[in-house]
Amino acid sequence: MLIKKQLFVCLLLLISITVSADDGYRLWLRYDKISNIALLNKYKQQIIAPAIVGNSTIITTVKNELEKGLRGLLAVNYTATDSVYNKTTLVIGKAGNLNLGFTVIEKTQLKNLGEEGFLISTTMHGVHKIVIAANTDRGLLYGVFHFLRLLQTQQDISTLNIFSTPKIKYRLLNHWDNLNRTVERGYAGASIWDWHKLPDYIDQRYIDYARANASIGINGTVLNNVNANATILTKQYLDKVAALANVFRPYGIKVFLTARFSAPIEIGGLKTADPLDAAVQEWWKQKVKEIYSLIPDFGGFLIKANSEGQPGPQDYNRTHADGANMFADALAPYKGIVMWRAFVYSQQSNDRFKQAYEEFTPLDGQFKSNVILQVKNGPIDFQPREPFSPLFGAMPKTPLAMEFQLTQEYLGQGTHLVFEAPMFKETLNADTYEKGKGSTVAKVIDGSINNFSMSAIAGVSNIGSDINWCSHPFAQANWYALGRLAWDYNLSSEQIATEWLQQSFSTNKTFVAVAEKMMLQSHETLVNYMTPLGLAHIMYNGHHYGPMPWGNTLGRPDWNPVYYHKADSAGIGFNRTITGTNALGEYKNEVSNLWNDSNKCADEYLLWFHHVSWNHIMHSGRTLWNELCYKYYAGVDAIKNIQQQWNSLEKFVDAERFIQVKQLLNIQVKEAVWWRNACLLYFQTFSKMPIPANYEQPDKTLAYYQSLRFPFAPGN
Ligand code: BDP
Repeated sequence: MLIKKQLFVCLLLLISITVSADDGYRLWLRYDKISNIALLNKYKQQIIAPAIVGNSTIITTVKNELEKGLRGLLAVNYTATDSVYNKTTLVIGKAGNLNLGFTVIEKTQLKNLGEEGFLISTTMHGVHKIVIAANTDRGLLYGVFHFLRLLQTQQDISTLNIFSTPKIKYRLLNHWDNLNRTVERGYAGASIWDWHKLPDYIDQRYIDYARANASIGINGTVLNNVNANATILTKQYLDKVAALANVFRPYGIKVFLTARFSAPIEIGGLKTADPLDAAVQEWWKQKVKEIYSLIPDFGGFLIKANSEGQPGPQDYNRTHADGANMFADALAPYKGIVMWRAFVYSQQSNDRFKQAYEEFTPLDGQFKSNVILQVKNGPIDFQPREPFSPLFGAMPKTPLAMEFQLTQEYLGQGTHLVFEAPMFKETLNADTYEKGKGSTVAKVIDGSINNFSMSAIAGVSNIGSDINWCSHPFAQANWYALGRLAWDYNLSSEQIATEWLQQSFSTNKTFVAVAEKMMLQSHETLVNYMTPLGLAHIMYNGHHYGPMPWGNTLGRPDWNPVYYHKADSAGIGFNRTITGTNALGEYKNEVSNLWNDSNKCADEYLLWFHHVSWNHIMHSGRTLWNELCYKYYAGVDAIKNIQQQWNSLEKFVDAERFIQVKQLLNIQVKEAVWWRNACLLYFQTFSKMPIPANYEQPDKTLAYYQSLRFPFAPGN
């Protein structure tokens, strides 16, 4: 009897362990049964005999997702029918298919939903049901995912009046994935694209990837690295791409590719890739035709040209516009687009900050209408904090796309917890003053300021074949945030963090409050222990892992960290005012006025724009040197505090992910100390000032930090 009892207890234990283990694979689509019994019962009364009217591959996706979601969340096996019965309380369908006697006002509302918007309403005229309506199947897909999000985050669904349309048209991931499955700047394992086994082998991951993206409104993906390999454009590989496109189509996701500018030479046997050469133009036309014959809804090309050694039109004395327009002409008959990247710094200039602006603003107005210029958020390169790129606000005749980096190349890579939404929003909310006050970067991007219908936001993917997709459990939140903000950049970081936590971990209020605080503090914390006060690009050369502010051995000045901080005995920082490189002159006066006086410039941007003395008095009253110390120490303290906050959450989190995050935070604390000590010891060689005695002093020497090597750091 006793043995039996023990066995039973063991079994119970085993069950509870299996239930709670979570490897993170399900992302924010866990659909676990709602634990609040009262709410669960209420939902069950509110959702009866759901009906999905319509028939298409996307409708099948919608149906499967709804059934999967309700099966998990409510533990009820529904089969959605395609007719509405009296007892039906949830009706899903395209406005035209729903014979619900909509009023004139409601019909107009429905029309305004456009191609991808949806409404979820319990108050439609004469219909006492929950109605999810849209003009297209894609709209329904987004509507159903939103509805499931409401349930997962345990919202009251008794009265709903949601009207939602995306602010941005192309909401994309950019994979920097190579054909050999390495991922440039990837920290989450090998590329998820198993090119070798494609097209015949369809990994379940491809489907799960598409679902996850659709759930947050992402509608396109660039499969391969911007440092492109022409092989992707061969028939052999296009067949593989087509197989992926077939998987993604039912989820409303289009496939895009990067195009290597010199492909006509490399795989086409031509002698030149000159964009004005008739044979080259014809080659691309035929190539594009071939692509569309295999992938009728192919999205278009993303192109990195004349940047970091990539071939481009300048190799033939042509402009970026000449290059982009050649692709635009080839794609136009099929409604494909060109995303031409503005990340260039090959031209000689006295300041890398200024180069994209110098190269592209003279071309404003010269691009064909299906070209969008893809600009990184800041002028340099995805640094922990950058002022917005001066191209935003300076190209009124060219639609501009935003490129954010989800993968944390400069943000602690695979091991640091950094929630990027606050950083993205900092850029999106910045005012360019392009057309007067309120011309935020977001409004430049969404096309509203200059009346463009084409708009795009891209996130450089942080996805790999790690079981939890992104390596760090919290890195999933950055993928999530990209999708949500591209749909609606007015969502707050708080809201995004909350809903992500509720879906990915737990709806427990204590848990969410603490974890959300951790997330919201995390970006500023990293800035403080890595690059406070406007420092930038002081990472190790090449792999960019760890601090190397002393780096000065590479061939070009702007490849070396010392170029970016310019520390000397007089002070530190890059003078970009009129007495320096005058990069500030690339902004509208209202913007440069905010930053061009070192006594008024916000601390965050001080060293971006000014070379100031070590004794410069900061807004806090401290000297620059002491403020630098203060920030570095505050960063380390804050990450230690975040570590403690996480440790207090053990009882709310499955053991697997709790321990993962705990170990990663231990690494992060260690590395924060490393960053702080290495940077302060190095800058001290110029300031010749002590680290204030009240701080714990570095326990290693500068020489020690300088001796560290990481030959196999990932992502390089
Ligand atoms: C830099 C990366 C490099 C990319 C480049 C780009 O270090 O690997 O190829 O950006 O965006 O941040 O093209």
